[in-house]
Amino acid sequence: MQKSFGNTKSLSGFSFGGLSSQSLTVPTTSGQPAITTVADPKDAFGIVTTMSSTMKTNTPLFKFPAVQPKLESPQSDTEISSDITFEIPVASATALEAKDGLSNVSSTEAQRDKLFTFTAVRPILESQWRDVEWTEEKKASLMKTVSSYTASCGDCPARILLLGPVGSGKSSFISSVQSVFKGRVTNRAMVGSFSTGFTKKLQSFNICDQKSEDAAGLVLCDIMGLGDGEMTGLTLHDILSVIKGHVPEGHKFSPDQPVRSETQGYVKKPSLKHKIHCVAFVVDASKILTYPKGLCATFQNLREHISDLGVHQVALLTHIEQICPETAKDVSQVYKSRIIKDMMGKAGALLGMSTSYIVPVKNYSLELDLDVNTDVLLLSAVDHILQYADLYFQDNMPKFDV
Ligand SMILES: Nc1nc2c(ncn2[C@@H]2O[C@H](COP(=O)(O)OP(=O)(O)OP(=O)(O)O)[C@@H](O)[C@H]2O)c(=O)[nH]1
Ligand SMILES: [Mg+2]
Repeated sequence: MQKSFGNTKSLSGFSFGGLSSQSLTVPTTSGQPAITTVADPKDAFGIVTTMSSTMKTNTPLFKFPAVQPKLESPQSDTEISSDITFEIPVASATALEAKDGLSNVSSTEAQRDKLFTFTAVRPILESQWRDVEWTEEKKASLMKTVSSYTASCGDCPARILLLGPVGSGKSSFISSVQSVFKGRVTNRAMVGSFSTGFTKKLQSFNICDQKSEDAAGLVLCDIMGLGDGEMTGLTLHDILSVIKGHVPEGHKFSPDQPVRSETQGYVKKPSLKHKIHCVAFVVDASKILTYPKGLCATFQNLREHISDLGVHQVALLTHIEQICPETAKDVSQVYKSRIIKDMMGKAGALLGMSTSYIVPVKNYSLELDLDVNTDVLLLSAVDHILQYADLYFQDNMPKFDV
């Protein structure tokens, strides 16, 4: 949709194709700024697109909010952008900068040197692209589902291995899930700094309801982070040894000392309870675009070998609040976030898996108190993992002759 404002001097409360905006002022040629927002756009929108224009008579700077997080009037999801054309009464105006990854902002220098066109894309969709209820009741029901989980094939707890680059949030995820069940934020699985690999050994954590006497139906296994494309951190050989159940609890990994039958505590004949039943890859949403190129090949290689062992794989996308300001403010916005939806696609491409296997999570890192929406997201991720772990048990059910 296009609107032309001619020589209008002041625009108030106009609409971006359904997105209402703050007041704008368009000056005359001799005026000071070319266009200014009346309200501070940061206050109104959180995300600001800054554009500068050059003029022959003065050097004005103008700012305008490119996007609005929430709509005031109903609008279909498909109607996501709008074009607005300004006629700026100056000799020449050129958009120099558009500093907002969320907005497609473009300028058109018209033949009459007067037209500006820019497009704003809403970062928050009308409806969730995955259906989740953000309530205490949902949290309670997910806690019950997770803590009462029993594998299809008997009393063996589901062992889940978290696998991902250094600092992606593997230990934090375990700590966060434990925190939910403890009722307060704790750091049991040692969380480190993200520049150097922190976790060095294989460590298993039971996930169970603190008040229940029942044995844990779920064990989350923490491990050293993946290195670069050549796998300098954890080797493929050692990862597969863990999945097959040969590696003893507490084993400290060292790339130059591969797990062997001589390794202390080596499990020679692993049973179902020693093996890994599902692998959850963990990747950091804020680093998806900057991970080393070799990581994609590493994941591909890993996934082929893990699939050969009949183990299903899912993925967790962490640090989501660092890429989406709306989700940072309110985790329940996650499934309305266009940025997170897009990043899920990019994570899928990196991991070589469909986005239906990937779930976003926000781990507790700086917080001291639990938040119900964060808990629902964490528990939904655990529930998602358990569904794939159970497929392993179903696939490996003892077969009885009829
Ligand atoms: N903001 C934010 N920070 C996170 C999140 N998950 C983890 N972190 C932080 O990222 C850093 C690394 O987290 P860890 O859990 O130690 O990562 P890891 O994958 O276990 O790392 P290694 O053990 O070194 O392989 C810590 O500072 C965490 O607090 C998240 O979802 N959001
Ligand atoms: Mg760790």
